[in-house]
Amino acid sequence: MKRFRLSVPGASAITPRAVYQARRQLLLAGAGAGLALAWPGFARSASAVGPLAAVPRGPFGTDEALTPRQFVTGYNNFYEFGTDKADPAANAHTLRPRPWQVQIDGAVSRPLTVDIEELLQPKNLQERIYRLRCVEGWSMVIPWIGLPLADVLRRVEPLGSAKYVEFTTLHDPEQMPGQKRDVLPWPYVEGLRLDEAMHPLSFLAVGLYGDVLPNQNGAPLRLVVPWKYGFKSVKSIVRIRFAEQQPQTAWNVVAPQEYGFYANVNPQVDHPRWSQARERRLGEGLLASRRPTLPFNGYAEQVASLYAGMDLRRDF
Ligand SMILES: Nc1nc2c(c(=O)[nH]1)N[C@H]1C(S)=C(S)[C@@H](COP(=O)(O)O)O[C@H]1N2
Ligand SMILES: [Mo]
Repeated sequence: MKRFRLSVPGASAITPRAVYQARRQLLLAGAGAGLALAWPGFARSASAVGPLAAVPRGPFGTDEALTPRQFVTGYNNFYEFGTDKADPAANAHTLRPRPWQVQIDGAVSRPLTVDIEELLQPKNLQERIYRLRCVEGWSMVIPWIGLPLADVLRRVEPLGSAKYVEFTTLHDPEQMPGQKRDVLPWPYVEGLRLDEAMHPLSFLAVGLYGDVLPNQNGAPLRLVVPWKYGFKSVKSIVRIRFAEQQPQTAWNVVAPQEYGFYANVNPQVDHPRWSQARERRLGEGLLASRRPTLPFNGYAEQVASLYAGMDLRRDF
């Protein structure tokens, strides 16, 4: 089997260039990162600016202060464009998110190819403010725009034999130059159990902050599973496949002892190299104290029952 070079930073590596640059941008705009914290209304009033600004608010949102847009679009993991947090914002302009189709197939009675223009019709869309908690120890609160994943999945009529859903990112080293290096097995693949995929919290995002998705956030279509670590939220999806077997997911293949298939946010199960008990909320400034991480990222009431009877220390 091929060996991959692991380049995952430790949880303490939270001060890199991207945070610095995003802070600097905010300061230049006349609003320090500390001001966004002290005055949550600052972040919220910035939420509706783009062509999708009129999309109505959907269910399940949090009312926490939004993470300023500069952090959401300037501090990213998207290894197809480099492994530094500042790389995707600098490099993702080579991605061409239109035209774009998503193939939905596998164990279904009606395989389907969906065009992104159809998914972008405002009547299909809603806004959901969800936290995103990266396994590396930082979190953001993001006003996503998109549609419930189940709305899309139901259209293909899954067969009884379907037990999992697999999601695959575009594989095109010309558009995604990071794919020329063996940092991960390309294309990036993620997966959910069928009941997780059909859960009303699972969301397909096409936009954020009132606008279509910036390339670095996974344009034109990415998954958002708010009770799981960020790496489950696969970006720039071209294929959704219903499967009978558990999918081979990118990080689980690379380092199975560090990244499980389930990857539910769990403050009680440490990563082998760092604690998962607390998190740093981007935008609050480096002096702000870290927040306690919540079981299932705060969505235990909605999703804990999916895992009844499972040992979440073993199935991490
Ligand atoms: N295709 C692809 N999807 C990906 C990743 C990636 O490297 N490639 N990184 C994941 C990780 S580790 C995180 S934390 C989130 C980050 O999403 P954001 O940049 O929108 O905050 O995207 C996830 N989806
Ligand atoms: Mo992550």
